[in-house]
Amino acid sequence: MSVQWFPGHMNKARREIEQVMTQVDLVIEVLDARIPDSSQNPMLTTLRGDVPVLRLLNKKDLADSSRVTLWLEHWQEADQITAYPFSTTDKSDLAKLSSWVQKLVPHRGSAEKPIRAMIAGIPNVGKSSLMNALLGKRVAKVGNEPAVTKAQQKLRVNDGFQILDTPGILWPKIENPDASYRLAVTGAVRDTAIDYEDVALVGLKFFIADYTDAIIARYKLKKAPVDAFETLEIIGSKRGALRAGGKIDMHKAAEVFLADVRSGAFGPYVMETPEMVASEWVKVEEVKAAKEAARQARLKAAIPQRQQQQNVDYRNQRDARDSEE
Ligand SMILES: Nc1nc2c(ncn2[C@@H]2O[C@H](COP(=O)(O)OP(=O)(O)OP(=O)(O)O)[C@@H](O)[C@H]2O)c(=O)[nH]1
Ligand SMILES: [Mg+2]
Repeated sequence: MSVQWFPGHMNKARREIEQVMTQVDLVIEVLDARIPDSSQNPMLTTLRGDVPVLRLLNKKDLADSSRVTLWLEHWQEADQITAYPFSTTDKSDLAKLSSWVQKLVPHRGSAEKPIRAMIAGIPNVGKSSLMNALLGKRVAKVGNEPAVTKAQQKLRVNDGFQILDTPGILWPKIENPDASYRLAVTGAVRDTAIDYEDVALVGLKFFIADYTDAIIARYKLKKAPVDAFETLEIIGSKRGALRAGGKIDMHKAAEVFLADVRSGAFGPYVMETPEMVASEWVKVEEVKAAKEAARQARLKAAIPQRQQQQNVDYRNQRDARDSEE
C-alpha cells in the first residue's frame, strides 16, 4: 500500500512551471528538512534540466541536525548540489540567501539582468513563507496544509533579484511506498486523501524505532513502546479519544499523534537517512522484478491455454459440420 495524491490543479501547475522554466536562471528547491529525500520531486528535477538549483532544507528548527548533516554530506559526494539547512524564520539564513544565489548565477544580478529565481517544491514546505520573508511583508497566503498556493506569483526582492512563487506539486506515482507515507506524516498530502490510522501507524512505528525516548516522554509511557498499534491505543486512552462504551477511537488517536508529529512536539527529528532510503529502493526494485516475473509467467501460461481453447473450438466446429452432413 502507498499514498498517492495528484489532483488536477497540480497537473496544471506542473505545465505552468514547464512553460516558465526557460525564463528562469535558478530554481530554489524548498525541501522539508525532516524528509530530505522524499521531499524531492523527481518531476521537478526533469523539468529543471540544466537550470542550476539551490536546495533549502527548510523547517530546520523541526529537524534533527545530525541527520540533516548526513544528507548534506551524501549530496556533496553524489552530485555536488548546493544545499543548506534553512528556516524562513531565521533572519541570518535569509540574509545569506542572496549570496548563495549569486554564487550559482554569477553572470546576473544587476538591474538590467536581474536574477530570476523560481521557488518550487512539494506542498506545504514553506515556499510562500520564503517569498513573504524575503519581501518582508505578507504577499502570499500561507497555511499549515498542502495546496494553499494555487497560482504563480512573481515579485521583485530588489533591483537585481526577482522571485516566482509556485504552487506545491507532487508527482503521479510515488514509487517508494515508505516515502509516500513519510510525505503524508509530515503534511505534504491532503488529509482527506489519506487513511489516517494507517499513516499514524507507519509514523509511530518509525518513532518507536528511532526516537523512542521522545515518545515515552511525550505520552508519559510506563514502559518502552514496542508495537505501534498498542501504543496508538495507549495514546488514545491517555488523550480521551474514546467512543461510547469506552472503546478507543483510533481515528482520533491518530489525529492526536499526527498533530504532535507535525508540530514538533517530540523535539527535532528526521525520518530518513541515506542508508535507509537506499535499502528501501532495493526493496522497490525487488518487488518490481517479482511483479514482472509473475506477469511473464502468466503470459506463458496463457499461450497453451489459448492454444487448447482454439483446438476445442476447432473440434466443436468440425463435429457440428459432421453432424450436419
Ligand atoms: N517550523 C517551521 N515552519 C515553517 C517554516 N517555514 C514555513 N513554515 C510553516 O509551514 C507551513 C506551510 O507554509 P507555506 O509557506 O504555506 O508552504 P508552501 O510551500 O507555500 O505550501 P503550498 O502553497 O501549499 O505548496 C506554514 O504553517 C508555515 O508557517 C520554518 O522554517 N519552520
Ligand atoms: Mg504556497
